[in-house]
Amino acid sequence: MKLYITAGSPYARIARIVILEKGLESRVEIIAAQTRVADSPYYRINPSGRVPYLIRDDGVGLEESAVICAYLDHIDGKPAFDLPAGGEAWEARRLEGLARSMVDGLAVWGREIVRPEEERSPTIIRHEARRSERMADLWETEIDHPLMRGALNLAQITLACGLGLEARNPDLRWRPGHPKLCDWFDRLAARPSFAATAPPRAPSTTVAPPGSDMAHFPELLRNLPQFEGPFDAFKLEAKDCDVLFASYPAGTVIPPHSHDTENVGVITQGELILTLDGKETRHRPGDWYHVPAKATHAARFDAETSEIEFWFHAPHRGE
Ligand SMILES: N[C@@H](CCC(=O)N[C@@H](CS)C(=O)NCC(=O)O)C(=O)O
Repeated sequence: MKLYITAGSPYARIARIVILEKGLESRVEIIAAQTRVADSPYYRINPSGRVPYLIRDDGVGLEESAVICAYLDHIDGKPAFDLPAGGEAWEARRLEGLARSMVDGLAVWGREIVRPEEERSPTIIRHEARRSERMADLWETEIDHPLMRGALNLAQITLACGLGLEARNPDLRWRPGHPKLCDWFDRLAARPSFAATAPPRAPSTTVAPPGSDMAHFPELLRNLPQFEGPFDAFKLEAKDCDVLFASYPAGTVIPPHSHDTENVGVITQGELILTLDGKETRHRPGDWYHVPAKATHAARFDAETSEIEFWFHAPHRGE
């Protein structure tokens, strides 16, 4: 099976957590999709362009995180995330609905802040920020519900994936005034399936401020279109290859993933710590790295790092 994701998507993260919790890693290949860009090759795979998207072994594709999770949970005939029996089922549904409602609002907010500054709607941002405050207040009370404290379930996973968006949105500050929620979240976030799928920390701003890490790229490159993705980059599109002039703040962690493109890159400042085939390598300014298509790899940046990345699409590689 193949699961298409983006590293920052809370919905894709819900499915990725279920895969890890169910021990299905060897059966599901995780592939990073390029969403929200014109003419992404991903649209030929999933016309809706959304993630998560699961392609089953029989080639049939499934959308919607809840549907994907239910399918994955039942694959071994031992579902762990089905609704509890009796009256508790309604409580489980109610809590999962509340958690999903919070994630939906946070996703709208997150989408707004990655738009070019002049296209962002202050009204939507304000509305979603207020919604998130009300939802955090509500969850500070609901978090003591036995279903939120008992065996892992989809309400817990969904809520934690929503709260985890604090890494992507510096203005999402649900922690102050919510000590029980903080404690609950921090404990769950330490669980291996959550730690392995933590979203990469968003750059503090999508526009390179003067003197920032991006500023060392020549002006001609800084005038290129901004990459619409989970990190700061300017994008040059060539035939069958995208060239990204990218910058990652210190502390960025990119969890294990793979993509259809074959990538090479050169570090221009800082250091890339790359894990490929279970081996960690360090790349400093002037060093090139190579990530084959479909190879599972992870990266982290302890120091602010910039690089020039070349993403070669399949036609160039003669496939
Ligand atoms: N209800 C869907 C939501 C999926 C969704 O909105 N995914 C976003 C990422 S967080 C996406 O793929 N957006 C790309 C786009 O809208 O083009 C689910 O639960 O799977």
